[in-house]
Amino acid sequence: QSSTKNKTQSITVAEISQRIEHHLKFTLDEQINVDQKPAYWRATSLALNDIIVEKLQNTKARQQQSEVKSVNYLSLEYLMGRLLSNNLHNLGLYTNTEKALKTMGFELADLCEQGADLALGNGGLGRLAACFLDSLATLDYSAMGYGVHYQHGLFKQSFADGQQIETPDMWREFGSPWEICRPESSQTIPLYGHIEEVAQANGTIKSVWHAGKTLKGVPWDVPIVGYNSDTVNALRLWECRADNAFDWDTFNHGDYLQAHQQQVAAETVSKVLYPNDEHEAGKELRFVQQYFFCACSVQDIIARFENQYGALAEQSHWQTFCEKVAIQLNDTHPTIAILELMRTLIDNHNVDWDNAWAICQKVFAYTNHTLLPEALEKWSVALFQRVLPRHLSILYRINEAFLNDDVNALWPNNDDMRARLSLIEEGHEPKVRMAHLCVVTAHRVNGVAQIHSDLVKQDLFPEFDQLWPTKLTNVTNGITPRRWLKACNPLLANLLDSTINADWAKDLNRLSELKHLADNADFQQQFMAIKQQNKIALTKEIKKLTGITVSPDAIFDVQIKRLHEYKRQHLNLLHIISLYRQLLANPELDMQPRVFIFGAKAAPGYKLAKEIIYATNKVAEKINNDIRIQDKLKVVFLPNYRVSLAEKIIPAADVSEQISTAGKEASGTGNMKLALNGAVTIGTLDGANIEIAEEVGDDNIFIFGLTVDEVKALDAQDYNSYQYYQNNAEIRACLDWLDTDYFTPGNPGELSSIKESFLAGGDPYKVLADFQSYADAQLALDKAYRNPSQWAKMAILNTALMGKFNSDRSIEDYVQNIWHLTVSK
Ligand code: 26V
Repeated sequence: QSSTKNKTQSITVAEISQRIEHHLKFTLDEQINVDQKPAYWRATSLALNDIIVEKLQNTKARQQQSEVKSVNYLSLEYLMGRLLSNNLHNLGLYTNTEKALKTMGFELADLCEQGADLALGNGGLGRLAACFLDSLATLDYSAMGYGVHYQHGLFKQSFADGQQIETPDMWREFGSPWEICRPESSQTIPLYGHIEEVAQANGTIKSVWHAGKTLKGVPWDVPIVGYNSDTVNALRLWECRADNAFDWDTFNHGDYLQAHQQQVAAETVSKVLYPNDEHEAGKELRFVQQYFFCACSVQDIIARFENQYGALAEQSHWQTFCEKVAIQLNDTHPTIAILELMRTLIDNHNVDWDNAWAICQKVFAYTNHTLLPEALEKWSVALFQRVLPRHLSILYRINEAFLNDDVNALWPNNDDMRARLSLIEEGHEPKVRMAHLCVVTAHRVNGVAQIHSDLVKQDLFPEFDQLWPTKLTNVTNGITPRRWLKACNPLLANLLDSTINADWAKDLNRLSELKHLADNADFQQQFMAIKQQNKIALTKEIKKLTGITVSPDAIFDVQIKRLHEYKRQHLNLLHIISLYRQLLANPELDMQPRVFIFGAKAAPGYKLAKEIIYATNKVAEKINNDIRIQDKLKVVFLPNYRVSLAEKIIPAADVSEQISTAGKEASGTGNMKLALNGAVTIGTLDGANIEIAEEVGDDNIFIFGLTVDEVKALDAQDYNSYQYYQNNAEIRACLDWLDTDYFTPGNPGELSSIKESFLAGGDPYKVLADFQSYADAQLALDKAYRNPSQWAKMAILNTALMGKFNSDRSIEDYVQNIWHLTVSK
């Protein structure tokens, strides 16, 4: 089969116009010349989707024919962002489409703004999944992303008097041009009910599960377009509906309204994305959501396999299954897929226990994304028993074999070890430890940055590492340079195109050629002129979104990520308050003007996180309107931070704030995006910051604060935050200021909870311990910025040395070490 990538790239401007006009006229029933951006956005997207669907079909045929192994990426979250501009770039159709639209009187960049973000995720974990899908298609691997078709993605954020307000995300209000519904691949999912032990003719006993209820899963496919490649894969999102067959009875018995109630109840399962990155212990709906998703995906994986290779009941096909199917669990959220595959193989396909277990061990791998104890999932045994009785009995048997064989072999008759490693946490309310099930089953378990993977081994699962010394491994995260440079920063992309004689967006290591230009005055000037233009563009956006006027000559200092104590937005805030104090004391203070830019959503139930947003907004209000400091300081909290807003902020950033407590941020990926776009990092030795520092060298990053070992040592000797409050006059003055009504006129005490979290609250994330070191690093940074050629050199080297953090490299690591795929093109 000949390559299709060049074929797509040769689609002419005239042909694109024609395709757009076709959809305007026949799909949307619009006048050709209608002055309506939404209509043109939709028509352009539909026209592009036609081209994409053809490639999708070709890809499927090619992958089937070559019988390559396929990876199934199971994730409850995907933060896809907008699709139009990215798909155009990946197909090489951006320029021609831009020209076509121009003849129709529209700016393509303008139209792209019309699309809603697909915000089916919370943060890093969901965006990582989206980057991985991009890389898999770009590298011509066969991959299926599985996810949930949430009716509402992550909530929309606005501020009312500085306080976060949440409203529902309506990404599909009028339908999405990118989805294809596939009713023929619907699934029926059993749950609740009881188990009957049925004696078999051969004397054995078979467990038969009589479900109390069934749900229907309807798949929607979003095509995933590779960059300059032959491949279009799919992201398959499951929507939950009531199972009509099941409800037929209720309808027949005349209870028409009751039957509709069941529809509504079923639809809640995929209604909304859970907005916490914390474990929702005991929330039955969340548990059902996870199971529904896992069952649909596993059934679909099996159906696709059988469709290609024949019935799994044939023993000869079990081996083939392991050779053709890999399943990656994105955190523990899809863990039930393990039990569902076991159940299906044993109960429905007559596979015996040992073979079913061997298959699961070969097929599954698990990625850990956090060490924070509150995010580690545990589900009560009672809930498990009620919703999934058959799955629980399988889990018990896995546990028995694990404890009696594996654990007992290494630690004979050791009850303490059995209790520590058991899949069940005993106690007042016994719980299933989801991560333990993942580790026991998976053939590989990976962390997402080297330090994180080391800590997974040393602190989280040391006994598992002893049991299986090759199981725990590392795959450092990455980001796709297509969305995070080529598409979002066209000015810099053009400069790179004309400087580097290669497709750097595919081979990001080629950016290292810029090293030789880092000292070149002419190149520095070009590079910084682009940064300046991007800053001017962001200045306008800031004005539009907040009404605040900022100067592009100031340092643009950016912290964009979910709001969490461990990420320490409040350390940033404390330093801002300190700078403000210094400026009031000495208005002539010699410093480069600085704009601190925040973007962050707080989980709706996370009280202190919301108070930090409120405090930042209140401090911003005061500072931004204080003429005494002569615009040397501005603070901007941009509302509704999301992928499409990140795409505007990142190209304009001078400074990247990556200031989590060492040992708490598994990797971070915003750190990579910002550095790639020429921002210099101020950060702790945490997550991927460590590897970024290794790549750019100590001269091109501002590292401060406690190391992981120092944090541990402080904890061991009982960290006392009061000591810093008492001994550091600056800290004391800033914290005491929060108790007054200076920032909240007439309402003293409104910001005191933040001070209290540092003192009475014990400062769990060591903000006070790191404050001075952070302030010192900020001072050094300010000095460096005021030497323009030194700063330009640092910025260029950051862009030049980010090759390692291409998500293509991450995917190749997974392929080599975990999935063992071969390309199909
Ligand atoms: C946890 C939970 C718990 C149950 C309810 C829903 C929910 C949703 C998200 C999470 C996520 C916790 C893990 C996470 O997002 N980790 C982040 O993963 C990034 C990609 O590997 C990594 O860069 C970040 O450092 C890490 O915090």
